[in-house]
Amino acid sequence: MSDLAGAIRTGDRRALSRGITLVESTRPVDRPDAEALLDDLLPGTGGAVRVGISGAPGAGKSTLIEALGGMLVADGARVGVLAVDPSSTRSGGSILGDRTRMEALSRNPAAYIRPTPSGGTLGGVARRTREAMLLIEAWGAEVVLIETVGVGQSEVGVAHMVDQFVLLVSPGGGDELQGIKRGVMELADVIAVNKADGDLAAAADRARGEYAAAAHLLRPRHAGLATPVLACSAREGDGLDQLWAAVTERHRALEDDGRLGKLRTAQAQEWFWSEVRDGLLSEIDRDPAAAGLADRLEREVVAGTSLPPAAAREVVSALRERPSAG
Ligand SMILES: Nc1nc2c(ncn2[C@@H]2O[C@H](COP(=O)(O)OP(=O)(O)O)[C@@H](O)[C@H]2O)c(=O)[nH]1
Ligand SMILES: [Mg+2]
Repeated sequence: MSDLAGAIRTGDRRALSRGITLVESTRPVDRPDAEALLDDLLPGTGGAVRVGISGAPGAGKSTLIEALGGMLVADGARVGVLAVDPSSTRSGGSILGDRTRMEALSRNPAAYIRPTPSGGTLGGVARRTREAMLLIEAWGAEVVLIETVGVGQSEVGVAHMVDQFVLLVSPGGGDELQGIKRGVMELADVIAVNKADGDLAAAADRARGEYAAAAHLLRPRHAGLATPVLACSAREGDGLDQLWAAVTERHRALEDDGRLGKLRTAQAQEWFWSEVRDGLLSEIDRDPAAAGLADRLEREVVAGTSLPPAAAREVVSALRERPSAG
C-alpha cells in the first residue's frame, strides 16, 4: 500500500485510479488495504477547495465543470472531479454522456475525472465519495468539484462533505423557481442561473432576479454571508470567472474567521456517527437471527401491532445477547 500511496503523492493519475477503485470496493477483504492507504495519505489531505455542484438533470452541471475545470487548469491548478449520479448504475448512459461532455478536461494531465457509482446504501455512496475526495487531495488537487444530481438525498449528502455548494439552475422562470425546494436553496452558498446565452439570455436575466429575490428571504447558509445569485453560460464560458470569484471569496472569508475549520470538524463528526450507524445496521444484516427478527418486527410496525421504540429495542437486545458478541 505504501508504494501506491507514494505514487499517488507524486501525482500519478493511474495510481490515483487504482486507489479509488480500492476504496470503492465493496469486498470486505479490500477494506484493510483501503484503510491502510487512506491512513498513509491522510496527512496530505484537506488542502483543496471542496465544491459541490448541484442542480436538476440538464441544468448544465457537466458542461459547467468542463468549462470551469478547464479555466482552473489553465490557471495552473490541479483539479479533481467526482460525479455522483444515482441514475448511472441503472442506465450507464449519463456517465457516458458526461465523459464525452468532459472530454477535453479528462485529457488534461492536471485534471482527474471519476464517476462515483451509486448503489448500496446512501451512507455507502457518501463514504466512497468522501474517501475518493481525500485521495484526490493527496494526489495534489487544489480544487475538487463534485457533481450531484438534484434529486433525492444525494445532494444533501454532498452538501455535507463540501466547503462550498453551488446550485445551478436553468432559466425556466417562475415555474422553475417553485420546483426548487426551499431546503435545497438554503443549502446553497452560490446560486448560478446557467444558459445565459442566445435566446435564453433574457430569460436567464429574469430568473436571476427572481432567484435573488427568493434567496434574500431565506436564511443564508453562513450567517452574515449573503448568497450571491449570478448568471452564467457554461457553453460560452461567460460569467465563470465571476462564479469562481464568488466561490473563492466565500471560501476565504470562512477560512479567515475560523468557520471553515469548524465546518470540516462538524462534517468529520457527522461522518463518524453515520459510519457507526451503518456499522451497527450491517451487524444486524450479517446476523441471520437479528435480521429475521428485524424483518418480523418491521412487519408488525407496518401492521400497527407494535410500536417502533419497543420493536427497535428488541432488535438491539437481540444483537447484544447473541453468543458471538460475547
Ligand atoms: N444554451 C446553453 N446550453 C447549455 C449550457 N450548458 C449546458 N447546456 C446544454 O444543456 C444540456 C445538459 O447539459 P449537461 O451539462 O449534461 O447538464 P447536467 O445534466 O446538469 O450535467 C446539454 O445539451 C448542454 O449542451 C449553456 O450554458 N447554454
Ligand atoms: Mg451531468
